[in-house]
Amino acid sequence: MLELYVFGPYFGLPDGSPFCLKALTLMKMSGLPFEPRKMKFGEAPKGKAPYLKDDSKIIADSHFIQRHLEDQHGVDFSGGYKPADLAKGWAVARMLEEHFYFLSMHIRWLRDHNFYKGPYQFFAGAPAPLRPLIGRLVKRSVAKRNQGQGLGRHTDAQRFELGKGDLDAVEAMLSKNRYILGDKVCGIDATVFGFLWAAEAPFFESEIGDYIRSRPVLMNYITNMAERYFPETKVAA
Ligand SMILES: N[C@@H](CCC(=O)N[C@@H](CS)C(=O)NCC(=O)O)C(=O)O
Repeated sequence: MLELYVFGPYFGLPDGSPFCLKALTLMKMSGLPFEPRKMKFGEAPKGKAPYLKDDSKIIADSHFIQRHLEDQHGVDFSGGYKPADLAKGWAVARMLEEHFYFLSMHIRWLRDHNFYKGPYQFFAGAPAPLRPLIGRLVKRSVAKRNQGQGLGRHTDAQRFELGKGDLDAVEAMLSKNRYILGDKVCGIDATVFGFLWAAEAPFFESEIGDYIRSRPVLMNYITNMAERYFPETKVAA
């Protein structure tokens, strides 16, 4: 029995987290039966979502979930692409997961107008007098992480330039293809789709979301992937 632990639907998306959207997409691509479940911080081996339970085994991290599906369940996420193409895909996935992600974090967690209507609501279950303190502490910790990674040290204009660079690279790869590496879908599409969709979500005000919505190639890709894997959720534009 496969159970995927994620955060759940937030912000008009099937999941608020790009990594959980990626993992949900991988599960759907695999064709294996699975149940989505609400993550519990206490049982997440790395303190993060997504994680997968395969009977008694727990696998943390979207990459290792993919590896587990390949190694233990015989799923082929290669799309039949050659190693040189898959290498490009790996680089794009790392760009989105280890660079673009911090930009999205900044937009959601460090801009007050987005934070208070968005992630702050995760703490709605905490006692009311404590909530503002929790909000400030969490923002401080996210700011520290973004400073450490480096994107937190730039101006908004510089951050936008860097994020736009990532999006333009993805758009260039998609401009002649239906999917990121060609006409066949593969595991890398789960990352590209998850990160683009999460960044596009109009629930948050951002120049990155506005930019994605102004690029038909990116929007067509999000819409096609959403129709294929999440037909129950309409892409908000
Ligand atoms: N490398 C991990 C990243 C997962 C990740 O960063 N998840 C975030 C949500 S987007 C999380 O659970 N954050 C909770 C925390 O850092 O406390 C993966 O690919 O699964």
